[in-house]
Parts: sequence; structure tokens; C-alpha cells
Amino acid sequence: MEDHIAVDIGASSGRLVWGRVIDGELSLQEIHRFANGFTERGGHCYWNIDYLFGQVLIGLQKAKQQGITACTLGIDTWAVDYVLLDREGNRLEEVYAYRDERTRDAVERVTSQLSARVIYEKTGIQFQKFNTLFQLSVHDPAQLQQADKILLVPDYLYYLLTGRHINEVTNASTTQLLNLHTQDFDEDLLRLLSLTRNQFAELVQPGTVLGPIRQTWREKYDLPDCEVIAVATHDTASAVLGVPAAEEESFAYLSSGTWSLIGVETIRAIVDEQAQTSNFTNEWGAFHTYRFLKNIMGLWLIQEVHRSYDEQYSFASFVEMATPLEAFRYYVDFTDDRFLHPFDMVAEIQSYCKETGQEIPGTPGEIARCIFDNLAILYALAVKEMEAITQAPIEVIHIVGGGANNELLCQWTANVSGKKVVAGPTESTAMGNLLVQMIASQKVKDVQEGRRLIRDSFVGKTYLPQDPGDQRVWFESFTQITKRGAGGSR
Ligand code: LFR
Repeated sequence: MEDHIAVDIGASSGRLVWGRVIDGELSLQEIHRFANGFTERGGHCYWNIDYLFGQVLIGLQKAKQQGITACTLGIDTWAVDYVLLDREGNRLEEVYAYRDERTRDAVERVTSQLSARVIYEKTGIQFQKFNTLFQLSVHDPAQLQQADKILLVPDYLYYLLTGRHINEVTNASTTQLLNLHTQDFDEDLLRLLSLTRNQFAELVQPGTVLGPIRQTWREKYDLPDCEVIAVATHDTASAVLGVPAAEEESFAYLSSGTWSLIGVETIRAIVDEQAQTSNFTNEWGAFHTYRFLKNIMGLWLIQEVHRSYDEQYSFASFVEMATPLEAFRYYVDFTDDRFLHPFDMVAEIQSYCKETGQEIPGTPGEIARCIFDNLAILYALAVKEMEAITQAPIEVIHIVGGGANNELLCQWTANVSGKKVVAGPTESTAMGNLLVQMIASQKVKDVQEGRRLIRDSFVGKTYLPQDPGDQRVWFESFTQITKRGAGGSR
């Protein structure tokens, strides 16, 4: 099959992208784009999963209208959020969004039953209160007992489309329930949640062919003839596949979207104490790799600031306003949970500066500058930590995703880290999704060949470190003011 469609749904928007190889280059065309976001009801945050599935069907209809009659299809979304199904395949509950406050104390409660060290050695996953492990630990136990199957969001969309139950591994690893040694769900963690292995589905690898779309959808809507393939269904796993790095390059990636995921690709998980205290995670990647990475707050900060200012300023104008301003006037630890879902992001940043005895950023430009400077410093610290833990120097940071368009952030990431930065492609997630489809349908041999195809298809922008000023002072001030221990507070 020559045509491939990537369904890529992030926390703030989703898209269907049509990919083909034309004259040795990967050509992408967006077929359909839609908004996403969680809504708050009765003090909780939920995704509108029926709407999202409806948008997938609309996108596929449009694909047919644009002349795609047969194609392969893959789906990726954000991680950790789950759907409970009864025996008949009906959803038992709305889908909680990971920023919901219900897991406030869940990490403490779970780790008082099984130590953090033991959980980390088993799973290699960074402790974040929204991981599925913690979400399930506060879910209504009676309802959990009723669940015949527990699927993550892309697994559920695949189920609706094809009728097959799967737990695809890249996303399943973010549950913090997979055991690195057995490569399956961990029995102790399941017991702790009073769940059984058969409440989850078969673990499948990216590249697994799931078959056609259900007859009912094909009859009801005029859809292309799709061969549905489980891709790297965690968007970050797909984004990292889409990094245009060469095999010999010693690189870090920064997948910059709602979150900033900065890390390296490894063959083995690293679960020593340094990795744990530095709060690194080992998410499972496609083709038996791991993403040794750190999950840092991302452009969600600026999206929320945009909301605080009643959506008066565009994203580009935040960058424009921030660019001429002096760097590092404010130090903020944006990994602090207080920035996960504050009522008003601008007010939260201002209170943080006040509480830490700093000047208070007042204008939209100052707020944006404060965000970009501190993200750059967090990235640079993560790179230093990774170099220390893996004992391997990093030559270049590939920034992919929406943040690759932010020239200020790219340049200052280079300045503060002292590393070369290569920015782009912004659509690396869709590209990574498409690559797995192409590998599964034997159009592309392997990831290296796929990354070469991406390099041949688009031009990245290089940022070299400019005279950065006094880096040492920034690092010291950051550490002193934010009282951030080695590796971060989360
Ligand atoms: C990025 C992402 C991150 C994950 C967060 C929550 O979109 O998938 O990798 O930690 O969203 O699911």
C-alpha cells in the first residue's frame, strides 16, 4: 500500500496526516485537524473520547473524499489515561484527564505500601502522580472490579475501530505497571491495585497488524479500505522515532509540545539510584529501545498564560515580546507540581517569584521570557545529568514538535547547554507514526532508513551556542533560588 494515515492526537489538538513517499522524500499532507482539551465537571477533569473518535471517522471520510481508497492507519495519543470496559465492551466511566487533582497524595500512599526504590527497579518509570498506577490507586474499587478490560486511550480508539483489545507496549509502559524483567504487567503492582492480569489485554509491539476497520463503520461512513496497524501509540515514542538523527550521532532529543520530553535513546533501561533521584524515566520505545528521559513542563505553560490573558496574544507574539528582554531576571522551577494545573498561570508564576524574594514579572513579555529562560535551564540541567549518568557525551540536541518553531527557546537551549541544537521537524510525531506503518508494510527497512528518509525530506535549522553570558551564575542562582536538589524536586 502506498498511502499511510497517521492519527496523532495531543492534549490540545488532533490531526490526521496522509503520508506517502514521493521521489525518495516523505510527503505529508494534513487531511483533518480538530481541537482537543479536557473539560471540568463536578470538580474533575475528563476527556471527550466520543468526540475524539468521531473526529477520527470524519478525518477518514475526508481521506476517502480526497481520493485515498486504500491505506494503512496508525494512532498515537498522549499517555497514561485509561478506559474501563465491561464484558460487552461498553465504557464503564468517563475518561479522567491526567491533570485531575484526585491523585494529589497517591504517590505517598502507594509508596508506603511498596517502596519507591522497589517500584523504580521493577518499572524504571519516573514517579509522576498522574501515572496510571496512581490514577488506578484512587479509582472507585468497585468499578475497577467490574472492569473486564483496561485499555489506554489509543488502545481504546483501536478497539472502537477494529474490535480488537490490545495494550500496545510503548504506551503501556507509562502506566508504571510493566516489569522490565518479565516484560509483562507486574504481579505485585497488580495485587496492590487488586487487579488481575486478564483485566489487561495482550501486550503488542509497534508494527503489529490489527486488521481492517469494523464493517459497521465502513458501511455507515464511506471510509477507505484501511489496514489498521498498532504503531508506537505513545505520542512521545512516535516523536522520538521521527527524530532525524544519523546513526553515528551522539544525540539527545527534546520533544517539545504540551510537555518537554528530553532524553536519549538506549538499549537497556537504567534504574540505578542516580537515575531515580534525578527523576529519569525509562519509557519503552519501538523496536526494543528505551527512552531514558525526563518529563519537564512544556508549552502548556505558555498555553495557560495565553488563557490567563484572555487569548489576546498569539504564541508568536509571546516569543516576539520576550526576545528583546534581558535573560534570567527570574528563576522558577517549572517542574514544581504547582504549575501542573493552577487556576491562573500568570498569577502562579508571580506568586512563586514573590515567595522566593525575586522581582515580579509583570508584562506578558516578561512572563514569557521567564518561562523560556527557565525551560532552557531545565533542559541544560537534564543534559548534564544524562551525560553524568550514561557517561556518554551528547553532541547535539534535536528539538522536534511545535517548540522547534520557537527560535528564542531553541537559541537559548543552545546557549545555556553549550550544545548544538538542530530544530525540526515539527511534525515528528506524525512522521514516527507513519514510519512504523511503512516498516510494517515493508516500504522502509528499519528506523535508521526511516530517519534517513526524514533527513532527506526536510531541512532542519541549526542553532550554535552564542556567547551565553555567565552560565555558572545562572545555574547557581537557579539552584539557590528554586532550592532544587540534584535532579529536580518531582
Ligand atoms: C506528551 C505526553 C508525555 C506524557 C504526557 C501525559 O504528549 O504523552 O509523554 O508524560 O503526555 O500523558
